[in-house]
Amino acid sequence: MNCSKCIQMFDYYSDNIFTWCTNCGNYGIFSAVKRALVAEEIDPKDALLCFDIGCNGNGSDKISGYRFHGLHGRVLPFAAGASLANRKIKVIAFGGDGGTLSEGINHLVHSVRSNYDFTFILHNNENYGLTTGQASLTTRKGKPMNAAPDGVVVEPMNVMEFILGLKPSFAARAFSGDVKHMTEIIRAGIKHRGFSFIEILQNCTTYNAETPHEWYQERVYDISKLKGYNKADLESAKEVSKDLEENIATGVLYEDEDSVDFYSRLANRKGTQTELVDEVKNYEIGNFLSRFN
Ligand SMILES: Cc1ncc(C[n+]2csc(CCOP(=O)(O)OP(=O)(O)O)c2C)c(N)n1
Repeated sequence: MNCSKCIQMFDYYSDNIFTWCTNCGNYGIFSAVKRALVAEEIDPKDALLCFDIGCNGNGSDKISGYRFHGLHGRVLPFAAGASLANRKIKVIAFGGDGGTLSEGINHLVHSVRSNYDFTFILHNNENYGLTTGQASLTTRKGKPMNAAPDGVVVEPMNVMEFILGLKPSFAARAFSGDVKHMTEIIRAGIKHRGFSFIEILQNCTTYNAETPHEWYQERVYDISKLKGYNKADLESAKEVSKDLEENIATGVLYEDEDSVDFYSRLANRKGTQTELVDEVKNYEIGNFLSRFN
């Protein structure tokens, strides 16, 4: 587009070199995130991208704009706080299945239940990638992993079933090999008012040879093509999300279009025009903070 004021892919460009493995699903996810931000015309100064620790988090310095790279499993409370403090910015958080479903699973539960207004992208590559392939809650049973050489003895978790059980306001699933579809889903998540949960089934070329890109490609389908599917019906979403082996549903599986986010429910913020980040400027907190020096 020839428009000097339009947001373009280059606005999010960083010349840092990617460190992901060749053909890692993270490349597709990253591309879709940038495309979604550009398509929604979000200026980098109006977005905050929050990264957890892991291969997924190593995207944090490969993109321009405001970014935060947090502690393992703890990206959600940070993103929630940021979105409450400044409602004018779009907050997107990223985490892996390891950090999110083990160390930080409490934060995931509360983010869904509280319906904080931001988007969370779960990179589900079925293992702890950066620390070289330990089992996570989504690793398939029987698969030998680092620290579990005789095979994982626990049944894997179906993330979407878990999330839907928490009554989310938005739950979507995507596949890292389909950039166009991921872009659409992320755009829908960004536009949603409340916590938009997006699970991305991500191929991991190094530690997950069992389910490569082609494995997913042959099995995923787009739920919007399923005749009569009603994404406002939570029970239908539960039904279609069960199958993770043969016909894997992707797309926005559930959305409550009347969702009211956490902040909007707070009686003491009703009618307030200012943001908390502005209000805090009226207080001198230097003396208070000096007690911790
Ligand atoms: C509190 C804490 N515990 C453990 C680690 C070590 N650690 C760094 S990356 C990582 C694996 C991350 O796996 P996952 O969250 O699935 O993300 P992926 O690397 O697969 O994208 C671990 C365990 C850490 N940095 N901090």
